[in-house]
Amino acid sequence: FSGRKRSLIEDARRERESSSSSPGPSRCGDSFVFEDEKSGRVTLNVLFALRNEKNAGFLKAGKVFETFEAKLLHLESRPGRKSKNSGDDLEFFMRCEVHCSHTDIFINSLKRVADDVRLVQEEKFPWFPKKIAELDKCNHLITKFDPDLDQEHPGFSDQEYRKRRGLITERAFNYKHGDPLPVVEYTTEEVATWKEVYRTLTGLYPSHACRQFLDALGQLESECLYGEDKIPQLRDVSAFLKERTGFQLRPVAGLLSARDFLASLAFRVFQCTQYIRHPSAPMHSPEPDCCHELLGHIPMLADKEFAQFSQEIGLASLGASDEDIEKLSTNVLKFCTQLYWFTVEFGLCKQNGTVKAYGAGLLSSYGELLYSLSNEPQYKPFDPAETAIQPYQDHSYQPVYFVSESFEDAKRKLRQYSSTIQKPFSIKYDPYTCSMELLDEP
Ligand code: HBI
Ligand code: NLE
Ligand code: FE
Repeated sequence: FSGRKRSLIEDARRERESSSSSPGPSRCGDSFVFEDEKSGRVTLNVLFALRNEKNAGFLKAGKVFETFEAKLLHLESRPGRKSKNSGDDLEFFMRCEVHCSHTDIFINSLKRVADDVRLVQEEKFPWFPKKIAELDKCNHLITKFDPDLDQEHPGFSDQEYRKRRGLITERAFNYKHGDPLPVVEYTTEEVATWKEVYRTLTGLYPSHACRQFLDALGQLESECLYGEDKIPQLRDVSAFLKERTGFQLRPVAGLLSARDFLASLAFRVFQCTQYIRHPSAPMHSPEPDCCHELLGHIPMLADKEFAQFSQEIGLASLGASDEDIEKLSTNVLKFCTQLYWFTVEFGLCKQNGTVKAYGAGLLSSYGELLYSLSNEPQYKPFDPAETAIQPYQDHSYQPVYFVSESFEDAKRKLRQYSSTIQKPFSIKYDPYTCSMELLDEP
């Protein structure tokens, strides 16, 4: 990573960790241990740090484990607090199993050889934003397809391009909920790329895009928000969407983690990149850019039914744990990600007896839009259980596309499916306060 980017990503991680999973009080109470009645053994979640003489401390901690016949189930370490004389602390998190009668003496023995020893409560589900302003913490980037790091990126050896992207993404990095959306003054070369993409795609849309898409694009053009001569600004487009479906936009610096990206959909917030693809590859880009967001996503998000469908995928993803759901043989987050992928990004639907595109990844790529409606790829009827087990392709075109009967039908199937997903709480979005209402919270 470049130093700046790395520190931004790290800062975000730390900030989120400190505010979300703040470990419980350091006490040795019954509520923090999980006992198995039959074996008399308990599972403990222990945090400790090593400050001075880390090697010796680590060996001594191991000795304590051995003495009490503790069974190590999980161990993680990370750099901890800075200390003056002995370099950084090393922090450890571990899960282990000991006999319940040994708990206190085990912890006290650890306290003799390590620093800041404490028991922590098991997180029942991962942190997720409860109010819209907390989307500021949903900023974890995936570095895949980054032109600074990925040698395959068409802009990798184009220093000018990388510098320009750095300028645009810097503002997205610093964006906080409630700030006005950044306005980017696009260069002549960038507008030329937009023009080429816009012209070729608008030539295909009448025959290839679904009705809802064509309607919204027509409105965007007649309100002079869209046209081939200028790249639309997120600020104007966000206001347009807000009036139609309540969706609003946020700038983002690149590809976000699936968890963060989907969480924002639950609040009817769509995270948009503002940089444009490299001029050498206008017809397909494996990563999102402003052509993808503006031409692929925005018109669809102006449709009420589709907006609802998108938000529901987001809601289903909130607080998803990493545990597999037996029935799906996958976990909730992965289920939502693949569902999103094969619908919102690459979905096809039937209209008046013919198949049309509604997925944003198709509507923003001339190459794949043609391909997806040719007779080459395989089609399957849309079924959430099927999309959950279908691997996807993020470098090139999809080998399989799912065809929905209608958005109504897709939404019904999705609801039916998500109602079978067990979560430790149930959730509802309150549009008046832009926050999540949790029910059945333990
Ligand atoms: N991040 N910025 C951005 N844009 C996307 O379209 C996007 C993302 N992260 C993940 C993602 N899409 C999806 O492919 C799923 O992983 C949710
Ligand atoms: N392949 C799409 C395009 O070229 O616009 C972008 C897909 C982003 C997931
Ligand atoms: Fe997308």
